[in-house]
Amino acid sequence: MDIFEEICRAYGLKGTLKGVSRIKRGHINESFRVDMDVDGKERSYLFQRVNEYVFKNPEQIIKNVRAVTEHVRRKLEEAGEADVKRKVIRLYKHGDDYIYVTDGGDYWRVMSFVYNAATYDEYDTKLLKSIGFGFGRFLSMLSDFPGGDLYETIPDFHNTPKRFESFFKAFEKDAFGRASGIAEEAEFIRSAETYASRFNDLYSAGKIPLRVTHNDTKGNNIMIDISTGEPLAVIDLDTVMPGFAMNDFGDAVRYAANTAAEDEADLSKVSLDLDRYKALADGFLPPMKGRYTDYEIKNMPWGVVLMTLEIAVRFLTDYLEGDVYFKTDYEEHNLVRGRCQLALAKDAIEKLPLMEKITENYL
Ligand code: GN1
Ligand code: MG
Repeated sequence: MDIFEEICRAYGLKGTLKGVSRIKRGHINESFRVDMDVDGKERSYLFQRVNEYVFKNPEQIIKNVRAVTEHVRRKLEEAGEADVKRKVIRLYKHGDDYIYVTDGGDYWRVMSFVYNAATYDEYDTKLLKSIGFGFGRFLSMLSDFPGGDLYETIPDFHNTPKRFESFFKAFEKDAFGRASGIAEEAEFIRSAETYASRFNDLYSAGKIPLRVTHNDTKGNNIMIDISTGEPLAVIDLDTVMPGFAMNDFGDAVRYAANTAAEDEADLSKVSLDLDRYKALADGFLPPMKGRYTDYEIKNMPWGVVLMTLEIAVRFLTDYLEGDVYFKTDYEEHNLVRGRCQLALAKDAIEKLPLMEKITENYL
């Protein structure tokens, strides 16, 4: 029996399996749209194979995702929002379990499918504002979620100084003989170390709080209504855990305000577009007002710098370690990604004062 039939049966999904298509999105898990025929009507689900190299404890991510989605659903209902089903995803159960383990030891889960929706990797102003609003609304709903109830699904996920340390360790070790090719990049990373510890330092000094954050606010981690362009469910909730609000804003900007793709090889195309920054901020920051401190809002531009440096360092570390973490499409993909993100980080550092000026409007 094929794996999809097997899962449909395990979860007791009604109807007959009509089609499966792979959704090519994300660098970590494998996602599939599964269409069922239920008495002549189509019904769809999202099946996902969880990457166990990245998520060592699938039970913990399920507990986190359940707690967070239940909280968000309650908030949406309390606010009298229409269409709650499409604004928060749901995990399906079989017996008492949410995870299905195959004989071969693979971990699968089944989630609700968001109809008439898509994710995007290219953005105009309206879409940027919409994406910003979707994430900002999500954070505003999490502002009273008790962080202590969540597992740290990937320890030190956005501990930027630690990411730098890991890079230098991998650089020293040079297990794949790739270090000499990125000596210049390593030198720049060394010089940028002073930026990396900003949030840890502010936190230690009691100036910023730890919040519950999404931690992976790429523009394609939110479903958008195909007809209206409105933001629907925030997806990819496996890294929702305690973190700094500025990192969520920063990561969203890093991805969606880049004039090029995340893995652009032609660095002359890479830059941080301030109009796009503003469009994202227009959506993202208003719903946070009153729930997050002015000091957090003021520090949003720093989130762009830290998140861009951090992902650059993560891609390059993976390159040095033989491409074991991120899915890659070709041999030097992580190197190209890393260089692109470093170029973007340099531009973000130069534009810090300009981003700060724009951000003042949201205080
Ligand atoms: C991964 O799964 P995806 O593609 O949404 C990664 C993020 C990175 C991102 C870079 C669990 O996210 O941290 O920012 O790639 N997720 C994990 O594109 O490591
Ligand atoms: Mg993700």
